[in-house]
Amino acid sequence: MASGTALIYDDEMTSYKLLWDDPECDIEVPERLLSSYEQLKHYHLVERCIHVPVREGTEEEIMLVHSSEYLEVVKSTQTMNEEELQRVSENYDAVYFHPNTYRCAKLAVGATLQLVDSVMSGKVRNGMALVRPPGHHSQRNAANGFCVFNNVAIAAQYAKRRYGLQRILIVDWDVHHGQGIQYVFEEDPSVLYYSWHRYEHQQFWPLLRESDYDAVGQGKGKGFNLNVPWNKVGMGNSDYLAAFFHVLLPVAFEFVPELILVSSGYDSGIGDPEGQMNATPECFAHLTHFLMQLANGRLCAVLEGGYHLKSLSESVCMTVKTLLRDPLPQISGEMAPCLSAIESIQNVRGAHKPYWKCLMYEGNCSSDAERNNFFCAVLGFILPVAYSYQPDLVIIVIGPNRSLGVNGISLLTCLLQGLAESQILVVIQVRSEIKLVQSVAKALSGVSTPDFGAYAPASQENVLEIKRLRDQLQQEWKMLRCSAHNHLQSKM
Ligand code: Q9C
Ligand code: ZN
Repeated sequence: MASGTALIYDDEMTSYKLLWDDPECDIEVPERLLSSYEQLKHYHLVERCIHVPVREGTEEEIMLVHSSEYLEVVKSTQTMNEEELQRVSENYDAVYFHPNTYRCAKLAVGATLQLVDSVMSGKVRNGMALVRPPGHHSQRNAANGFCVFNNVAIAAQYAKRRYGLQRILIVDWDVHHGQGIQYVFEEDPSVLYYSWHRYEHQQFWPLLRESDYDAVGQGKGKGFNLNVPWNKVGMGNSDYLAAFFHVLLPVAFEFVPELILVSSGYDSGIGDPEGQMNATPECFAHLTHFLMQLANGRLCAVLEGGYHLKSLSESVCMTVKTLLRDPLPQISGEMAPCLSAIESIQNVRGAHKPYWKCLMYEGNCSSDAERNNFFCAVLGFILPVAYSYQPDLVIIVIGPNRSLGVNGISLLTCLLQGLAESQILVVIQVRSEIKLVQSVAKALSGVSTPDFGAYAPASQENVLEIKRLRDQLQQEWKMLRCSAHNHLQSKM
């Protein structure tokens, strides 16, 4: 299995900026990239990564998502004067052009594709591309929200074509809805798009009805678009983790992606003027860590937003540190998602019940065959309790007569390494199969991530048992909460 983390950065992408007064756009500055890279150097993370050079994305690659007409418009801005640039910019929502924008936008696409190639060829296990301009708002015929070409959407189309991938997961943890990505893959079941975003009942930019939880995808793509709309500001570590435990991770483990692309915006972090959220940089280490357990660890993080320079650069460092498999920092704050977050989570789960077995069996639908209850128990119960408790040490005891297989034990070992600053002790009874010992040792050393193969959903009986446990214990272990009804009940 590949090891190593790619870092892709080129200071040429700092060569454009806003040339006139525009309060809507003045937060998107070259220093975003410079300060992130400086901080990576400061923590000696740059030298631990494998440097991969950037290149320009080709016209053909850009046209995997964008129209040739739009490409020509962007190209034409290269030679424009300030007045002309301003006029083109006004045709779009929250966008500015500079004579170097086109060149940087091509580099941002190319950097993203270089990262995909590095990971897919096995040169590295994972990596991050620090790019400007960001991409997730841009559309077939339009720039939008500081975005010119849709780096991550292009990368997904490219990976499907070039590597024949059948399942790609895009996780968009930027605080804005990546509507551009949603539009590209709405009808495409081979790309699962997950986004959480500040929404405030459609009162927050981009003010779209289709950013709500009931936009589940269309046609064949129904069920493959997951929106978690945040209706209040101030969401923090526990809200984000709850959304991972109760929405993204169960669906992602059922989906079994072959590659993960992260639309890695840090405006969802504390201090950001756009997001107004509270997640600390450590939270991004944990989010990264969970995603690393999927797709054989093949993860490409691509910078999107993030406008508080200190928060942005610390969060970038946390992401890269985690990709390099350093121990995870403790997550701070009380581990209790707020009521508004729980409501949003409950709504997405409800909207997606028809499409995902992991969500289905809590209703009253029948199931039959012998099934695997592992993910349901781990994500719906064990991790929420463990994260609520915040241990200083994790001890895993593997005795005889266990119902978990080697892969299950190994994955659980990997997942629990997010706790107790990765201080974890595994006790295995003597004369266990050598395969088990090897697999757990590999999990602990991070040599490989367990491969689960096909997903086997839990039986309804077991799902209901776990739901019952959750209801019973969620007063003490608040990360178990995923339905507002129970939350209120448990308060009475
Ligand atoms: N008054 C990214 O984070 N803000 N784009 C509009 C309306 C636009 C954000 C404010 C924010 C664009 C990549
Ligand atoms: Zn954003």
